[in-house]
Order: sequence, then structure tokens, then C-alpha cells
Amino acid sequence: MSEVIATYQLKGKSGSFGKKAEGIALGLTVGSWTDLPLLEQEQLRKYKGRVVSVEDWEDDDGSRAEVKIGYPGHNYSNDIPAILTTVFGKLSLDGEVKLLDLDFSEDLKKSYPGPRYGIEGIRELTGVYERPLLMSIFKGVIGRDLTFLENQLRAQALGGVNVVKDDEILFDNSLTPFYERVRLGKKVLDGVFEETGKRTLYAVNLTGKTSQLRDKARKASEFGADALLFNVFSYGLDVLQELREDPEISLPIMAHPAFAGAAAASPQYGVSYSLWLGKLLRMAGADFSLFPSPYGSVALEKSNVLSISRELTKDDAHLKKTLPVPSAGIHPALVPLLVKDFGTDCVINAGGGIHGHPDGAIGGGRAFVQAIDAVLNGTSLREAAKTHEELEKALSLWGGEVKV
Ligand code: 1AE
Repeated sequence: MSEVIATYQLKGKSGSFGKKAEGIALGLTVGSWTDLPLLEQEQLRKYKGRVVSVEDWEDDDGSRAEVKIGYPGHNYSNDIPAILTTVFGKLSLDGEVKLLDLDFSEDLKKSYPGPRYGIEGIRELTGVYERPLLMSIFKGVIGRDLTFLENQLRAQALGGVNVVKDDEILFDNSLTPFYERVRLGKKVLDGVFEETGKRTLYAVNLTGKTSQLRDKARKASEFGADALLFNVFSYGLDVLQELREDPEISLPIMAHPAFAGAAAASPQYGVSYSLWLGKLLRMAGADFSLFPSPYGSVALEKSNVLSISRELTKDDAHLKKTLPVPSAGIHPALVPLLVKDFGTDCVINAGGGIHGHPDGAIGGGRAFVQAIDAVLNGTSLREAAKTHEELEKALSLWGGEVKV
């Protein structure tokens, strides 16, 4: 049977959750079930939500329950806006309710595209295998011109970074217009490739009104863009899916988590991080999902972070895997912890941790590469720093190795 089963966390009075669950199952499908005449009940039966399970418990703050409700597939069109509106439309406004998960029946799930490239495809594009990719971010570029960007990009690529992304707050502007950034990125990175034989990708920030995005992305692709950065949660997951499904775009898409916390940060309200930055991003087609790591300047609880990463990378018969990108305040001393948590199928991403290096972005990139090499070789960072000047300087600046 086509169905989406939603899992919610509810707060309420002990013993009240069964009735509450039944109320949700009715309220979000056929309306007020008990008041309807018998004939109508029969007609509507197949549209009614079903309560799958109710499990309640007490905590310091009162009674809570985890409730699962199944919504029949014929109630909605199979797209994320229709499904979110069904399972958490008006309910999201109705007190302490958190949407923890959505389970799609296989027939429904099959129509979501998932990442175009996935982890394996991104490894082929970058030529980086069996190790985490290294990514850096343009920083301090607002109010600067293309020459400034050119110098930053070249330094990051020469430092050994595999992917460079725009800052998510760099929008289309007269000093560094979108298409000029694409052209410049191609010129600089082709040049670095000729010099070093190493291919760095540049993810340009796709911004503007929703109606302009498709054309801008298609043109970017024509001009030789490598990848798109996209502020998915400011636009909506369905916009991501549209970009992913367009055969004339066909670029890797990097999902930035800006604005995601507005829906996901509360433990009692909104949507779980694993659903928002994990399952739905992957289904809609993100090749990369950025999220705060448990360790840096903006940190998420480790259990949340690991649940995001699990959703992005667990085996699936139909969907390719999305690269987890633990981010925000990352510096080389954190590399051992990140590899322990995420393994080698992840991206280590740093802005300040690259540009703030005493030797600039080239030194910053090298320090990260040296830290990743050390971890993969089973050498401590302290030991590796004895023979690697850039790593030594990074550890002196940002602190020594964090115990794993
Ligand atoms: C969670 C996203 C992190 C991000 O986009 C960003 O710009 C991080 O910058 P740094 O590494 O904290 O300087």
C-alpha cells in the first residue's frame, strides 16, 4: 500500500496520547470522523490516516509519546510540499509536536531522484579516493572585487583543497557577478590543474528569485561551472529537487544549511535534523549536505550530527549517497575527531581554519592535508607536526590534538 508513515514526538498528559494520535490521523486526512454519517465513513475509510503505534514515557518535564501515523498515498501528490503539508501542515502550529521521521513506502520513494553524482561520482570528479575530501570557503569577500576572489581561489587550490565553495552570504552583486565568478573559477582552476595536475572544484552560490534559478543554473553549466552551492532551506526542498532533475543543469549540488535551524533546532518543535539535513536532502538530490559538527564554533549535539550522517550514507537500493560535510569552526586539530566520527566518506570543510593560517590559505590547506595524511597513517598530529611546518603552525595557533 502506498503510504508515508510519520513519526512524531508529542507532549501531553499521561494516558491521553492514544486519543491525540487518533485526532491527528483524522484531522490531517478526512476531518472529523466520528461526526460523519455511516455511509460517508465507508466512502472515506480508505483516505483516513491510521495510527500505527503509540509509545509513551515520563521525563523530568512531564509525559511524552512517540506516535507513528500512516497517511495513504492517494491523499496527496507524491512531492515534498504535498507530503509536508499533509503530515505536518497545521499540526506544526499546534503545540509541542516534533516531526522526527518520515518513512516512504517503496513505490513513493522511487520517484525521488537522490543525488545525481553521490559520493562515488564526486570522488571521480575530484580524483580523491579512500580519504576525506578537503573543502574551503571564500571568506571576507563581500565588498571585494574579482581580483580579490581570484587570489583567494588560487591560494586555496594551491594549498591542496579539493573543493572551494562560495560563502553562502555571497549573492549576485556588481563587484563579483554570478557568471563572472563562474568564468573566473574555471580560468583559475584550469590554470592550477595545468601547474599541479590536481583538480579543484568550485561551487558557485546559486541565488536570486526562485523563477530565475533554473536559467541561471543552466547558463552556469554552459559556462563550465563545476558545482552549485544552494541555500536549500531559504527556498524549499522542492526547488532543490527541480534543479537536480533538470537534465540541462546536471551539476553536483551542495546544500547549505542556512535557515535549517529555524525549523529543526528546537528539541520540542519543528522537524528533526536527521530528516531535514539528512533524509529529505538526500531524497531531493543534494550531493553534499553541510551541517555544524559537534566540535566547532557553531556546534550541534553529537547524536543529531551522527543521525544526519547516517541518513546521508546508509545503503539504499535506489538512492546514491550524499557526502556529509561537518562544518563551522573547523581547524586541523579537529581532523582526528572528524575522521573517527564520519570515517573517510566525508568532507572536511573550513573557512577561517584555512584563511587564518599564519602562511595564508596555501599554508592552511597544506596543514589540513598533512593532518588528514597523519590520521590515515595512524600517526599523531603532534608527531606529524615535527616534520610538517604548516601543521606545526596550525596546531600552535588553534591548539593541539584533541583526544579521540
Ligand atoms: C555549517 C556551515 C558552515 C559554513 O558555511 C561556513 O561558512 C563556515 O565557516 P568557518 O569554517 O566557520 O569559518
